[in-house]
Amino acid sequence: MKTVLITGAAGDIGTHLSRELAGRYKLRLSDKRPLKPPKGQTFVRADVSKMADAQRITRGVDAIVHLGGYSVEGPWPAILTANIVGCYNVFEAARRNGVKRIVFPTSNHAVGYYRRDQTIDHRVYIKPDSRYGVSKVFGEALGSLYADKYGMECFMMRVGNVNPRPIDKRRLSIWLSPRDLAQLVSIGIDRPGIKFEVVYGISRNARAWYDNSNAFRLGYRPQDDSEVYASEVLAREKPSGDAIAETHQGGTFCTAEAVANPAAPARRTKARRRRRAT
Ligand code: 15L
Repeated sequence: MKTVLITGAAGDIGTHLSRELAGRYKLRLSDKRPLKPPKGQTFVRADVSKMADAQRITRGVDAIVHLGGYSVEGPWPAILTANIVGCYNVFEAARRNGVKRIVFPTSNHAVGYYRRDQTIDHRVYIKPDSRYGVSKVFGEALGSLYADKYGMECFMMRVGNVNPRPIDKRRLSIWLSPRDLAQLVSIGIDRPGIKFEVVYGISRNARAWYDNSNAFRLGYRPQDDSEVYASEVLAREKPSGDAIAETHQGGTFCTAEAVANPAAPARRTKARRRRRAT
């Protein structure tokens, strides 16, 4: 069984992924936040913006799924440390430790300034919609460099929005269910012959604005389609008054200086806290 390191494992995607991949790989979870690993998995605390930590956690693994980082648009110093320095450290530590295979969840925000009425494939020129999007493009570029220069095997997934259900109109186009996420990540870990590939991390959504034929070519057969939830999602959708956000694939990332993470764990309200305390 392969040993797979998941960085950023305490985050939302990491939590879905470690649950879905349990039993398929020996999972080594890592995060700078503390985490109680599920049974059969191990946890190592590390901050990959420090090279020594990155080297320590990548030693002896067969593949890395590098989820760690700042996951929305936000202040540049935070993005620089987590997504530029941290990402570089993980690729470089992998190279030094002889780990060939990296699955890198880049983001739909690497190409978020394409219009929603355009269908784009994995070969389009980048069009980041935010500093965060630029940092994901940096990760894609690193993957390309490390594949060409050092023979590493890099699987770049431009992930849409991972959630048990799509949460709004834009996410009907870019939704990725947890089980489809796991299938795509497994292709990234296991498929022989990968050198450098870019695919879109979305389910089989009828409203997709991506041509995901590269993922299908590599064997991806998504099982879920957001259309099942469309009427309920659209019924609660309210116009935002932001014409740029509504016409571009990246939505509010195209206009906002900071974006609240829609996948963040729900904050406990005072009422809920009181209820739990009684
Ligand atoms: C992303 O890249 C983020 O990591 C995630 O938190 C969501 O905001 C997602 O994009 C999205 O576009 O919904």
